Amino acid sequence: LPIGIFDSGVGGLTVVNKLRMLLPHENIIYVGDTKRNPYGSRTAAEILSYTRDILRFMSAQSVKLVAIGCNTVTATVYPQLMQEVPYPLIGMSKGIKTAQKISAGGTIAVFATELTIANHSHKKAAAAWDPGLKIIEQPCPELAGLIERGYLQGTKIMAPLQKYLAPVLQTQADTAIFGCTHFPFIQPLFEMLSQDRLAFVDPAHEMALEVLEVLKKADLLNRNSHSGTLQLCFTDATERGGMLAAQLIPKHEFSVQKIRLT
Ligand code: DGN
Repeated sequence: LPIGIFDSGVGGLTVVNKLRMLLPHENIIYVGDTKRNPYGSRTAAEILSYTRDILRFMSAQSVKLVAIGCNTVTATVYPQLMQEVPYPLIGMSKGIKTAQKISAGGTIAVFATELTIANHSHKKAAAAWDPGLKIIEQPCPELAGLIERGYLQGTKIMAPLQKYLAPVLQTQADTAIFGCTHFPFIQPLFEMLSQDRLAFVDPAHEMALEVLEVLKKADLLNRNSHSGTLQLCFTDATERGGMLAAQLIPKHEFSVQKIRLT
């Protein structure tokens, strides 16, 4: 049985990439709701309804577990959804544990969508893990949309990124978390424009470890020796989805198709 993973668009592909490194034998079905992207500026009620559509599709694929490759969905509607599905539903990890290990000074910046920042989800997770950590929250309203449309370099993306980095570089932060799954697509830009003053954490790694743990405990790991399949499903702009996927994953390792959710 496959693992399901989804996002409002292409962002969750960065999570798929990390999952495949740790769980190469698992079959993965990915859903990117590219037709209704971005979720970052939607209401919680809209996000809940869209996510239910996606989970219904996942159920029809007989998934054994679903990982939410989207911080915005996790921050807004995750607790509610957990009770609605018969399989384990894993929320996007926050990356706090990794960031804490890396940070020398204990000040950690979080770059995320407006909705995720408004929910203070990383701040709450940090306070629960280690109250000594200081979290600097930086909303980045334009970035996910630009990445979604394929702007992975050039001034169109560098200008807003510079604007979001500037206030963070004025602080004591020495470590930064990608609080939006789209952002690892432009990690080289983040690194270049922060002049190596920040170490970046991609929480997808923590997430992959969590998925491994849950599958192991439930004895649901795929014991095949050959590599797992990867099926990418988009609700729109399938060609662009495939192109962005190929930035992370070799083309011959996945198939792409268009689906309807409603
Ligand atoms: N990739 C999503 C996240 O991690 O929050 C955000 C995408 C969006 O819809 N803005």
